[in-house]
Amino acid sequence: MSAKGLVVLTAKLTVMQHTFTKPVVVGAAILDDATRPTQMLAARRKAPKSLAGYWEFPGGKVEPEETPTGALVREIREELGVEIEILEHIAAPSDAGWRLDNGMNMHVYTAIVRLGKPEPLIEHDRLEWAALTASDLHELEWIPADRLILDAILTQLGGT
Ligand code: 9L3
Ligand code: MG
Repeated sequence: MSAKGLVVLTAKLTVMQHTFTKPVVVGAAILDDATRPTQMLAARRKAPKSLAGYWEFPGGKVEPEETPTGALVREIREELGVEIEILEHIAAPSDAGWRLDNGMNMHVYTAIVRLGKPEPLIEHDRLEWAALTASDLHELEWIPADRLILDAILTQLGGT
């Protein structure tokens, strides 16, 4: 195959990969403090209808050519209007991340707000700083897949 043919084939395969593979989702566990966190920001979705009313880690899909953390910084800027600093990756059951109900996989990172005050701008109708305890966090009605991650966050942060 000619060099040009190889370039065309590679481009086609890249397009096919983006068409057929499920996007990776990234979510932020935004903490009130980097060293001694006591609260985490939960966001209540208003869209789509199937997820409306459920609480989640705000975030979204990683676009082609984006890094997961770059995508998360962008998503939080778009959804909450703040600049975050990513702190650490929450260890997931597999390298692929946490399995979501829609078959996508999610990676969650802790983060802190560097600039601005979070507001529910696009796909949320409420934000709430919840105490970083199992009882307070579990009180909210989380998207089931997200709820499974709460205990992993508490354990990793050394919380209760
Ligand atoms: N999702 C689940 N939990 C989360 C996030 C950020 C996303 N913490 C699911 C909801 C959607 C899909 O992943 O089905 C893509 O998320 P978005 O782009 O609609 O936020
Ligand atoms: Mg989103």
